[in-house]
Amino acid sequence: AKAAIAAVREVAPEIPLFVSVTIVDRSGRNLSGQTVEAFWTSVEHSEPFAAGVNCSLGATEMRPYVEAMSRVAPVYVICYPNAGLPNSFGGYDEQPPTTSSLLKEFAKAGFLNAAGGCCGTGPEHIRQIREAMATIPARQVPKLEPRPRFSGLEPFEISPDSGFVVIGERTNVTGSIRFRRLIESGDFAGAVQVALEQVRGGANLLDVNMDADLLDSEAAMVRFLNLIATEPEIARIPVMVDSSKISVLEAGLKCLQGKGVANSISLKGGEESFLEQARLVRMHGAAAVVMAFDEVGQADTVERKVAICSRAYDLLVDKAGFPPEDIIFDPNVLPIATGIEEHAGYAKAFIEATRQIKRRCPGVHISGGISNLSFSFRGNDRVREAIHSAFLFHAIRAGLDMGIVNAGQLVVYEDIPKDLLEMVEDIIFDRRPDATERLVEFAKSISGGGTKREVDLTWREGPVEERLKYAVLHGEVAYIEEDAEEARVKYGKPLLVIEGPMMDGMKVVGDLFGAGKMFLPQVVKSARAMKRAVAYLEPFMQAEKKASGSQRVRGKLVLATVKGDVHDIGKNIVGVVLACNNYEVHDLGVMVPADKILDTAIELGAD
Ligand code: B12
Repeated sequence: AKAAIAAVREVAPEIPLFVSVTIVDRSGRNLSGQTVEAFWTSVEHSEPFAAGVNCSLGATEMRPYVEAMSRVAPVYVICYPNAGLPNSFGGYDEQPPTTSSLLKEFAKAGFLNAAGGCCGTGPEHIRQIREAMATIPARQVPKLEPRPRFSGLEPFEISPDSGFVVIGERTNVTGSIRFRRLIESGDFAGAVQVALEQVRGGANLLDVNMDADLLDSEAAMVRFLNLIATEPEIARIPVMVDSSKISVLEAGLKCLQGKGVANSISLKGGEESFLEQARLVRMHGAAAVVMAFDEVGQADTVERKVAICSRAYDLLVDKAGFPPEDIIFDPNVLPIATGIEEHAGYAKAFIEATRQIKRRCPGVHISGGISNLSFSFRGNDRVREAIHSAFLFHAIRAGLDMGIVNAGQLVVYEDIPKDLLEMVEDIIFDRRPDATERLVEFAKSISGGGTKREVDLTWREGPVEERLKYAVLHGEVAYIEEDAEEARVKYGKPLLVIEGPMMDGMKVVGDLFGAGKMFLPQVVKSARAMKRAVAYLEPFMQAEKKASGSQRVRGKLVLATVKGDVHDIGKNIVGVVLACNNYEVHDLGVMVPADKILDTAIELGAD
């Protein structure tokens, strides 16, 4: 669809477009796996006259998808279904009164601006559809809040509730030796595995960079992006195509089914080339990371960062038709504590520039490549992780929205030892002239292991409640079953363990995440630990039920998390507790469309 849009826009830029999607089965996705919301996000840049849902299942089954389109697309919405599902001979049996009454109901529900018929419909269908529509007022085109919206197979919207957005950085040949070796040796299957690890580790977007000297970057980018597009678990999230070459950016953007991000464009080559790059990115329906770089060079002071970003903003919005919410500024995270005096203020300058750019350029978002900051401490992961977490904590408060980070390698701000934190914050805020020497000296005294290799078992010495809390907070699974068992014996009832120490731990996770002191990859680990403990305790709850002997079914329930929501830990616990209390529970899983929940409830006669 995006290729078709680009082609039409090239030959006939002014012609009104309407784009329509076919949902192929009840999973609610098109043939290539996108949901309606993700599809709309991918084609929105074409600013079509109308968006629609057509063909496929026939009107009966199409309702939720038409509803979704009418909710997300702030343009006219059209629906032209088949005359029902085909019969065994490939013909269509649905008669005009049925098709027209189904469409009439859609129109009455406020989903439609226009209607029609696809396969199996004929002139009589169209006549009756027209008649059915005649007196119903057209749908009001909704006004949506401007927000960054990206997509892979699924949509990803950044809202005020999103928290810090994590862009996985390991699929980058310049930042990861492992990834570079895999790509250079042609082991693309191994490279796909790296992408999968990033997604499973909690990345919201995936940064892909193939800028290595000995590599045909364009070919490698295309091959890799096409490969990950066939892995649904990876293809779910949006891609950030990362290159300093516009040809590689373009080659990459052409491979994306969803709405991705081009990282990056800049004023390095002057205004004309900047606008040309911007238009190209826009033509491919992507958002752009704009580096604070101009004809003079990379911005390193607050004044230059803000001046360049302001200039770029005005150009993009006024001359390239870029919506502000598709602009992501990267005000350059540069290495600190390098021993060079001018570098000492870099972190502080980034944080202050972030604050000012947000004020000066309404609607934009701010990102940065976080690992650069601690470059001079290569080899000492503990210090690097402390620098990253402390920096993120302050930068997020100043308005940093997202960052390219190693999703698996971040420490919880609260866990940074106070002496180390003070020295790290000294270098971040350039608080004393000897800050670098002090940290370098201190760094020698602590192991360079970082989060992965560090084995500190002092937390095992506390009472079981503290240990469980620690395990949930740090996503530590090694002892969780052992501790859950100890607590179960102590409390007498498995549910008390979940609702007591485990929930206490989860509450802390939520508070730290909300405060920008913990990040999504860490929350993913916490969730895994919690699930593991619940899974361990579940059979004991079932045994309690058996022992109680009561068999009478007290009611029938349908349980699910709604579409868009993956939080299922609470739901699962509720499911187990209810089942153990003689309720018949039908758990539909996560991300379930509302109509499916209602249909199931009606079908099963739920209470
Ligand atoms: C774990 C977690 C995750 C995990 C979820 C893993 C999983 N499989 O569940 C992961 C890492 C995937 C995650 C992702 C995100 N999360 Co989250 N997450 C949490 C966290 C820390 C804990 C939730 C939890 O499991 N608690 C433990 C359970 C046992 O408690 P509970 O859910 O409250 O359930 C209890 C009761 O509510 C009740 N209950 C629950 N369901 C039901 C049903 C019935 C019928 C009944 C009777 C009772 C009942 O009983 C349960 C047991 O006591 C919360 C913060 C918090 N403290 O709640 C944030 C939180 C919910 N997440 C948040 C956000 C923003 C996100 C993301 C958007 C982040 C991002 N940038 O991508 C994504 C959203 C992904 C999506 N599409 O849904 C926000 C939501 C903000 C908001 N108001 O919308 C929160 C509040 C964090 C915060 N402070 O900002 N998250």
